Amino acid sequence: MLDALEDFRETVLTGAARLLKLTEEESERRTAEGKWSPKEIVGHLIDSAANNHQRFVRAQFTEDLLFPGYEQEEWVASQHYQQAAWPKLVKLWRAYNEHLHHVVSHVPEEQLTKPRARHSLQRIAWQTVSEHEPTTLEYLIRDYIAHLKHHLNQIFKD
Ligand code: NI
Repeated sequence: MLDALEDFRETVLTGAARLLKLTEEESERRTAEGKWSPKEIVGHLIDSAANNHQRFVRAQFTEDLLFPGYEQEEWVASQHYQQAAWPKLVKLWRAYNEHLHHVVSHVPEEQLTKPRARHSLQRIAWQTVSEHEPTTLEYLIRDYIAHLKHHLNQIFKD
């Protein structure tokens, strides 16, 4: 887990530096009809951070990992990320993830690794887990980081 957290920290810091090099115009560019712009992708990652912040904290006082999902498209559209200032969005994304790094770095090992039979990762995870298979908070955290990297790569490949 330590390696994953170091990689997470590095990804956020280098990712934010690269994102800040995009101009306002580049950050608003949608490469195809119906696809998110970099502003909207970073907005989606802020929503992901906010929702997972709740999960990472709450998981430490409960036996299960039963959490609500969120309507991703509607969250992005209703917050009008396309009209937000790019450097502010990137700084919020970086700050939120630095806090999440702090939070998950302090989760006791026992909370990270204990099997959770009851969970909703068949619905809320990026790489889903069958509801019949136990999972762990460590899995949910790693899945969060993998999802973040997936969307960063989407921005940098365009
Ligand atoms: Ni996503």
